[in-house]
Amino acid sequence: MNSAVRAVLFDVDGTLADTERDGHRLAFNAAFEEFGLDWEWEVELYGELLAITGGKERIRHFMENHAPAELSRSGLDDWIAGLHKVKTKHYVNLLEDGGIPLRPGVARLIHHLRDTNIKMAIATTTTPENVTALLKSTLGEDSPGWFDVIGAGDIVPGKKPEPDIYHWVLDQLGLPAQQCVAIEDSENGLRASLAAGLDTIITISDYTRLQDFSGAAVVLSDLGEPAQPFTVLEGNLPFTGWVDSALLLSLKGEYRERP
Ligand code: XBP
Ligand code: MG
Repeated sequence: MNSAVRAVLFDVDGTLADTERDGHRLAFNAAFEEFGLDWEWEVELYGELLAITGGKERIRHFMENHAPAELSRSGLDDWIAGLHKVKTKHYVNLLEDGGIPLRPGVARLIHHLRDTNIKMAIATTTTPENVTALLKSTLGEDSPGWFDVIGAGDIVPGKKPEPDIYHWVLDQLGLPAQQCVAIEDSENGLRASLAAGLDTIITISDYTRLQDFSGAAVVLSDLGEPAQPFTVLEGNLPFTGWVDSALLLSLKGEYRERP
């Protein structure tokens, strides 16, 4: 019985898979084209825009800074929502075509947690359809049901770095933050999880590697596999190589042999 860790809360974009540069970014650009807009989010610009979490919020922020004339459209909120809906359609299509694999160690850890007493949840700012599509395309049709709670998108008023989504997921799980661990890839995500009181593992991603991860329990290259171990970038661990239940328990000061 793993008493000290009852659930792992996974972020999605950048954590489960590298979805941003070759997924969301391309879907935004395809939606802009479909709407007859001459906007194109290049790789570097998109990295800057990621400071704003949430696709609709990101589009509005871009308009404020790069296309202010468009802000005077009547029904602006609905127009942005419509554009974002088309973006979601393109993104889901891309995933359904098998466009984006899971990051190293993710599938292994998910299967491992299913074999233990540790629950799994999702806490993300992305749209719910995107989460389901990513899980199904990488882990199979049934996989969304493996998660006790999926918290996504506009279900809470404040997106990361606000802690709302983590509070909501913890509430749905009925567990205190002290008995859970979050896995994130970004500073915005870390601010959210820490503000909700969660010990947090960071697995850096391309867009986030230079961000400030102070407060994280540990910063890793990825979740690791026995045959492809992670690199520890910040922090100390009594285990090398891969994240598993023994490593999670060690974050709570409990030491067990590796299963
Ligand atoms: C990811 C986000 C999302 C995605 C785009 O945050 O900020 O906005 O970039 O998805 P997290 P939507 O890593 O916390 O999941 O367009 O559906 O918002
Ligand atoms: Mg993320």
